[in-house]
Amino acid sequence: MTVATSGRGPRVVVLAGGVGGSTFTAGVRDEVAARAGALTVVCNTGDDLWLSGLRIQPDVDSMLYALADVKDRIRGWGRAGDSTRVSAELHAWGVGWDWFELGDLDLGAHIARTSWLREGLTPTEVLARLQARWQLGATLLPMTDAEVDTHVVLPDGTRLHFQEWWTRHRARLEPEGFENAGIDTAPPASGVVEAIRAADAVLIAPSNPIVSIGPILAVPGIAQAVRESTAPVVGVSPIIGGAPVRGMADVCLRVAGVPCTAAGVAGQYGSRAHDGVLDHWLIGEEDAAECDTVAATGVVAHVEPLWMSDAARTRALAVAALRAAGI
Ligand code: FO1
Repeated sequence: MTVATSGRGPRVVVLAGGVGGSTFTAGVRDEVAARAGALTVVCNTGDDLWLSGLRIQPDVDSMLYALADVKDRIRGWGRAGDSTRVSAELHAWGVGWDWFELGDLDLGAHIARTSWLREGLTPTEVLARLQARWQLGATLLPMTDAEVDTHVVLPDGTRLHFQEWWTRHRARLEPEGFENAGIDTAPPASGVVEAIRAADAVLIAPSNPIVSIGPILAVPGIAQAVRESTAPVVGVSPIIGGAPVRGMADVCLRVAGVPCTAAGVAGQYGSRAHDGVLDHWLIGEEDAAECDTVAATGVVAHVEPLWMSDAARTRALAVAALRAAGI
């Protein structure tokens, strides 16, 4: 896979989750490629799970499929035009979760991944093989090779895998908290810290702050690398007009005691001046009134159209994020 690694263009790193993060990152990829730069994407792996004997990495796969332009654009996950013949058979055998749909093409990726893992490859090496199939124009890295799956802790102490809580219960079970067992000793995947240190801009995608960006920043060494990076750090609010664009970030923010507002999430990430990670924060036109609140946290607010309703607007958002980073 040849990634534009010219020294001429900007070296950009994006920290991203799955559905919203991959849409944004595709726009960044187009813009960075147009400038002969190099893009590295650090993907959340907290959503990952073992199911039907297969290792499934939803946010990694959403990113892979988005950049390869083969993702189901309606759902934001899985493969475009997929079928569910194998999944129907698995359900008939009583294998897996009948509420968790695995498409036939998608299963191909999970079988390939699991076969390589069983051969002894690391998740980073597996992802390198998966992305080598397409000319992504970016290098995808997992945040860590350790398994740190997100679990949801319910008030009665029950622990559910995040994917069951979300896909089966649609986040209707009010959680007490989220946990990624073992994350405090999970090493960053090879290349992650190096890419952040070498970056001309670090972008935090409009992903779920608690269960997508949160785990990435919780991997020891990653938040510190961002804080110490010489590159400007620019985040894009996943909250517009007090609501998440999609998904369940409102529930997650409520559990974390963070206001479900653009300024609230900026406060959650914190400014670099106050031991956080942000220099700049892109907020929607609907939230222009929050500029001062964001500025009070030491972060520079930029009002931009955040709705990625088509490729042109997604590209414009990527340009705005890079502009905020001064490139
Ligand atoms: N999301 C759903 O709402 N229902 C599903 O059945 C489902 C299956 C699925 C299979 C593979 C995959 O990579 C993602 C899948 N997702 C499904 C989406 C997934 O829960 C989300 O993309 C993230 O994990 C949450 O942001």
